[in-house]
Amino acid sequence: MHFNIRRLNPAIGAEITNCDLREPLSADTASAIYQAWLDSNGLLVVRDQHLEPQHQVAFASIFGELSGPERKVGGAWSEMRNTHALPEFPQITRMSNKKDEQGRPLGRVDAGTFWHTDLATRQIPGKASCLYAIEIPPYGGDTMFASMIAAYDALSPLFQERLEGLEAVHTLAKVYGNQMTGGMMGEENEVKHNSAIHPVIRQHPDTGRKSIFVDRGFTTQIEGLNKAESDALLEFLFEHSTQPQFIYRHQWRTNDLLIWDNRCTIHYAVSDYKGIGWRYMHRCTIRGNADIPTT
Ligand SMILES: O=C(O)CCC(=O)C(=O)O
Repeated sequence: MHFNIRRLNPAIGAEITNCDLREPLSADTASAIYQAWLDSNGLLVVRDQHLEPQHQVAFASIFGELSGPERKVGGAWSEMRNTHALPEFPQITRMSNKKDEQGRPLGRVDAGTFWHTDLATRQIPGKASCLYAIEIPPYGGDTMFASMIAAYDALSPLFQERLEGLEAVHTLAKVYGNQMTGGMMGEENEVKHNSAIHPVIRQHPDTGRKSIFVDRGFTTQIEGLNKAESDALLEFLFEHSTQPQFIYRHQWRTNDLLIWDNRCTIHYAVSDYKGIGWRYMHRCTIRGNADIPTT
């Protein structure tokens, strides 16, 4: 399959047009798409797709094994019922402000309205997320993406060196407190126990590029520093990495399919469309692998 590709922004993002992901993808096309994703610093926008859930699952599977709905029980992750999953496709979660006939939310309202990377509070953070826009408000409801590779590259070599070897704590409770969030987090204590430690600088397993791996949503503490030191360093990194030159802001069109790399990007769903329109999306996530040590 032939497709057109163009960069959207110097820091992050590329757009693919002229392709139909309902068609089976050859190994060559799949590998060209994967390479385009790496070259874009981890964000592809595929326009004008008319996908059924099985097509989205097939496309996302190019990037790795899909996660199911999971929760932590006694230190291990196990499957759980996700009330926002599609009944026939439990790998796909609905993200929406719409309600069903009984008035129950179809999806998580206002999900991700803070800078974060998906599944960072798990022992092995997510690799990628794939979001398909079925209905969007007439305006508003954009999603912002920041390249943590570009943010890392902009640091001085001395500062980059200082960050090497540091680890940080990522905790779901930072944004959600002890509240149940519904759907994926459907059990009490789910949020409280959802926490992990990861390197502050990660090295991309495919490209070798380094990136910053902290975000304002989930990261609470740099290991080994006292609170004042940790807060100051984290505040610097949060502000540094969300400067405009590292950001692409996506204005959704119906039938856009996005796939982003959670290892080297962060994102923020802008919640500014209450009372303006409905937003209905299908999301699936791709499992990560354990990090290799940085070199
Ligand atoms: O709805 C969006 O634009 C993004 C939601 C989000 O943060 C996520 O899928 O992780």
